[in-house]
Amino acid sequence: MEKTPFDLDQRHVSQWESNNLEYSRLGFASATSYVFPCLSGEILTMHDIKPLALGLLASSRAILTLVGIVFGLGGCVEPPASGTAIIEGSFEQPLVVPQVVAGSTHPTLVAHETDVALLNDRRTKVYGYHAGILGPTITANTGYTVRVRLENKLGRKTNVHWHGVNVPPEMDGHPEQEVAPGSTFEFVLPIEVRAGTYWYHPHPHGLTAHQVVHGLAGFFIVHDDEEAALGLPSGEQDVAFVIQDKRFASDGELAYAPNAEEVMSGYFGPYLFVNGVYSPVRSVATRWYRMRILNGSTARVYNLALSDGAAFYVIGSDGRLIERPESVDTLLLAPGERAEVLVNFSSYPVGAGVYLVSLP
Ligand SMILES: [Cu+2]
Repeated sequence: MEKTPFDLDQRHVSQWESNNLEYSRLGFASATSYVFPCLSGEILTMHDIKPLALGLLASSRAILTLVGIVFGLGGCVEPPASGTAIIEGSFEQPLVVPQVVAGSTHPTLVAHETDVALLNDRRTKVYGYHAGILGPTITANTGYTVRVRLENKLGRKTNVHWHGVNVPPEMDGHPEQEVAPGSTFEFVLPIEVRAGTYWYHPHPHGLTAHQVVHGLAGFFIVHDDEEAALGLPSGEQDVAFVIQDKRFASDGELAYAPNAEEVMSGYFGPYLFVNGVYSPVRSVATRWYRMRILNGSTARVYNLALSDGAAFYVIGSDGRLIERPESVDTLLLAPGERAEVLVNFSSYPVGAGVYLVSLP
């Protein structure tokens, strides 16, 4: 018999069960009033200047100008001159959850340009696959074939790459497989991968980063029977979010124009967006949540933690659920990577706040 991908420790199961019972006694309304500011944070660049004090993260509107730490290259490269510091927002915008579309409904993605209020009231040109920025969350079940139609109304070439889903090469948005402006293409995707969090984004030669930064990306979530048998938090308690940094030009439009140095070191933006919303908040119930986190940034690496240092459980990685939950208090997530975590909010008093932060 094939080994289950997620061999749950009985202790965790009983925690969920008791928490769920308590939740139903509390009732929905009384359990939903505490705030989970979704992302504060700071930077990871190549250069360790000074670690960031956690206390700063709780102060609203503080401008964080310190540069965090290092990934790898020995600290011998100067950080890029601009765009490295994270500017902290006020955590007032509600987190947007992308529309969920069943793959079985033969969905259409319309790549197009639109404008939205990203930072303030000023309209900014963005790309999207649906209304506004980003794309819908497409769900699929292992063993089925999903058909997704791409309509290119972008005015420039694009395509779609199904990151991690293992589809036939002619369906996977190879950089040379372009869908010309005004054209359509039907992707036929046999789903053979295990339950997990995948994503889609354009992959046309030389334009991938530009198009992703401007908003073309979405989740592709696969379910299977093994996952269903685990009784993981679902519905409102299953939240997917993509973290992306963005830089703005002086005219208020999104900028993706790396100089020669940034081509090597990475292009960083000072504003962190979660599901296309700057500095969002989300109310959560005092119970367990399953969170699917995608680093959709082009270069920034996040060292994610809860602001109070509480432990959380990693249950899934790029391609599937992992064998058993791993208790961690930090989680490193590089561009393109996904992690699924379980967070237990039941020990927080109603009305409390906790931040998801990126540590140095
Ligand atoms: Cu990719």
